[in-house]
Amino acid sequence: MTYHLGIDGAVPEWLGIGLQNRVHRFDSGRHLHSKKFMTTRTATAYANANIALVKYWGKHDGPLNIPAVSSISMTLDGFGCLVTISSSTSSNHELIIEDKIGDLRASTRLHAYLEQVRMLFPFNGFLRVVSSSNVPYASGLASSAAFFAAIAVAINDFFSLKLSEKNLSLLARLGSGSAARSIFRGFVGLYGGAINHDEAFAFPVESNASLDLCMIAAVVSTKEKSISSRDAMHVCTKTSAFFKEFIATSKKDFHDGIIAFSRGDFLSLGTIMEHSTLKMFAVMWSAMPAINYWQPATVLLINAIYELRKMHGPIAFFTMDAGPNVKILCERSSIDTVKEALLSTCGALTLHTFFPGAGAHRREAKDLHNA
Ligand code: 2P0
Repeated sequence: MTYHLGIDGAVPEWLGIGLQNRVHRFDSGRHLHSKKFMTTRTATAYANANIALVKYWGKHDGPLNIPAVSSISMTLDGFGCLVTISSSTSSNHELIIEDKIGDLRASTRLHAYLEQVRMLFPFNGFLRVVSSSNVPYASGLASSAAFFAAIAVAINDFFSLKLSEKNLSLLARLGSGSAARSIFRGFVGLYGGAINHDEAFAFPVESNASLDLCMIAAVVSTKEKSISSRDAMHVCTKTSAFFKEFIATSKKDFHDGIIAFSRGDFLSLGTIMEHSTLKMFAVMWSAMPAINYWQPATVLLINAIYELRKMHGPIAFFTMDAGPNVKILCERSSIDTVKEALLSTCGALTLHTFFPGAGAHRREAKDLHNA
């Protein structure tokens, strides 16, 4: 059996006018239908997770997965997902996670994504996706960002699409909004609020050389979250009294965050990050029904950061995502002080320290799942 791309190149209406008009930018005018692939071909890629400093929450309706606001993140070194794609001999796409068949929710989501990819870059047959990761699944530690960024890069390689990093970010975003950011190394911006598919891409954020930042993840729990970010965002978009305000004020957070990075202004960056984070949770708590990801330890850790600042000045700032775990942004010189404060507040904690990491990249088959 062989794969070939580009049966007719048609893009369905449900992908939206913007994408229909612009899909050609993805393939740079090349004739994908001329490509053929043997079933023995495999493509392997690795992507790190990322954590948002300026938060995205909410998305436009429809299958394009366009974030409602622009965001800024940090790609985490050595915390990610390795994915291998090959052709499947079965009559459906297959997902193998850590040597086990993926559960229904993950498989359904992957299937929908691969069918979206098929609309953009038509191919015959089905794909087998094998993934392994050191990121706990669905606990607010950005596992889906790493997963879909790695898949986008592996697809690019598998079908020899030769997409630019910008176009890879568009492809990854269709799988998970935050995945677009994991395509790039270090600090990354993602445009949201757009109507068209090709306007919601990620890009590297210029960081002043004086900033030597790291992120400490204080893991309170790796239990699977009670409601997915996607479902939670949907509820918030439809019902939160504060959602409009979040959208309106996020533009300034994004702009000020970019400026803080370029000036090397850690105090402003940390202040914006906490402000953006707490506004996002205000949106969740004001939804109907209210959404809460925090646990008592989350509040203890936030208070520990406030106390730390009282004693040592503005050396650390917190953020959280769709889960109870707290991530602390600090400079390298403050790591020990911050860790000590966290551990003395909450003994039963796992701490991971991350520096800015590499963007998603292909791996040779010999590296296969040994990372
Ligand atoms: C972010 N989060 O900017 C925000 C902050 C979590 C809180 O993007 O439905 O996994 O897969 O597009 O990107 C988490 O949502 O959601 C997220 P989907 P995603 O990182």
